[in-house]
Amino acid sequence: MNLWPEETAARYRASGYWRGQTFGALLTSLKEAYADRTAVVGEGQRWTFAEVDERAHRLAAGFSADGIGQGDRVVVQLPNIPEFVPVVFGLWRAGAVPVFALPAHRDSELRHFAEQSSAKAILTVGGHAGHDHAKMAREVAQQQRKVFVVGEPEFAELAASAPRELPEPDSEGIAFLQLSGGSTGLPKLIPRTHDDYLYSVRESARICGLKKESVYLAALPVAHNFPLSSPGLLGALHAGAATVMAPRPDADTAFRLIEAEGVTISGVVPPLAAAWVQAAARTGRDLSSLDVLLVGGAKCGRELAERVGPALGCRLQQVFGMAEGLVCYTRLDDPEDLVLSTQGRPISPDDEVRVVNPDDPLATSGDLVEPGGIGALLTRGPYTIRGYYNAAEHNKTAFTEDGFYRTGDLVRQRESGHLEVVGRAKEQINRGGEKVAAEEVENHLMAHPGVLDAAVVAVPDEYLGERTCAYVVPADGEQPSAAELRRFVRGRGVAAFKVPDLVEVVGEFPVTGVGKTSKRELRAALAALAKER
Ligand code: OOB
Repeated sequence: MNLWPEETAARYRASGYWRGQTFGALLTSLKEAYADRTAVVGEGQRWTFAEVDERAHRLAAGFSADGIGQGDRVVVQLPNIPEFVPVVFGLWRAGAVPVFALPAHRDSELRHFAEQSSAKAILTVGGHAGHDHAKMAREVAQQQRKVFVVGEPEFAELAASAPRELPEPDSEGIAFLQLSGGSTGLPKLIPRTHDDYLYSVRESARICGLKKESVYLAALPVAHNFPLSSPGLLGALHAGAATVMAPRPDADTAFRLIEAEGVTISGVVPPLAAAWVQAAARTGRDLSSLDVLLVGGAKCGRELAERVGPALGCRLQQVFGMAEGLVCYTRLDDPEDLVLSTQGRPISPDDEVRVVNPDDPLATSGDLVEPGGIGALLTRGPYTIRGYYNAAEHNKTAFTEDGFYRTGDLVRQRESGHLEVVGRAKEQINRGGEKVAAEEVENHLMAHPGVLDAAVVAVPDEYLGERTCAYVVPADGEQPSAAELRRFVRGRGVAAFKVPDLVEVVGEFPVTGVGKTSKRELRAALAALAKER
């Protein structure tokens, strides 16, 4: 496992970043401090910190009686429901390692997460948004893994187990696995430790001004790093604040909850911010409690940034983060120009940032561009991973020899340390915050017998920022239609956001002069072409 070198770890401990606390222990201390305060609201439920703590203790005992213990991976696929909280803390207390799938993921992704992590179990809901998650989990699990379904009688039994003492996991060990947006093939698993993640949670809560009177609205799917910890559900819990679980992120649902629960802070991706801004003009809801709206996950352009505050009557906070670690925020007391035109500066004084030669995908931490120039962002620090889980080969290029993560983002750094995200060097499409790895979709397309070759690129989109366009060269004598190829990809069992928005079936790749030396060059040429259209 690629964790931090010992002398670096010692420095992070000495600086007070890593405090030796596990998530289970955190919940115990929160229960002591905030027992009767509301911790989580949703689906007609309203649980206090004491109730969440007790449920997590019972579930931990149940999981452990069911053979889920120290180090066992469990794929968790839950929508925004209150049970998310006791389930995840219950797994942590049992010493287990949640693998956070998103509700949008389908069988091919779920199977990959389960296999890649050698998961012992999959934990999900019966159904959500018209999809039968329990059936899918059982198909993926076969006889090899257990399936827990929130809401089924067996789960209720588990949740009624008598609490008991369980051994504390190591705070420097892996607490959970997050998913990377990915650029090559299927998503990689990201190992986060209790110590590293809790540091980012504590600091996020502070930087975003959370206090026990705050109310956080989880509008985005809460297993994602942004609503989970930037500052998100965990930041809110850490501050003793309540989290309201929104079943959907649309403006009607969000505004209803903001009014009803007195929501003070939330986080959204730019297209959603735009939709909220637009809807605010004609809402009858009282949004006056809303104080801060975080916008991130994809670039929030200046024009949108300028509209958020006036339209919603709140302060804008930009956030640029990644499941691999580094999170940047504009600060609540930053001058307006920085808030509107940058994506913030890192959480930690020990987040090391290098802006390096953008033309060399393997540029090292020494290949710096001149100050203020555009370059590729490398980073390492007290909560940025040193390697993906079980991915030795990929790690050789995803990280520099001295342990910097190659983010694949193109940035410019201001003198204040604030970063402006100006583009991307990685083979990924950022579809309004949802990340699509070009190669993953190409592989699905190429599984079609009528497809000889495929290249997936981003095309600009007014609403989402980017959409996916698949260029497809048919096999001899075949002429698959765009509609059929989209249906085919969907039928392979992938998240709907990965199904190509546009499919262009072409006789050959419409690129002259590039040749087909590498997929990377081909994609770059096609992307340029797509932009011009
Ligand atoms: C967040 O995490 P991921 O892992 O889904 O995606 C990370 C990538 C970044 O490398 C960057 O390419 C893009 O998403 N990104 C942004 C951005 N925030 C993320 N690009 C431009 N401007 C921004 N503000 O997306 C994530 C994790 C924690 C907090 C917020 C977002």
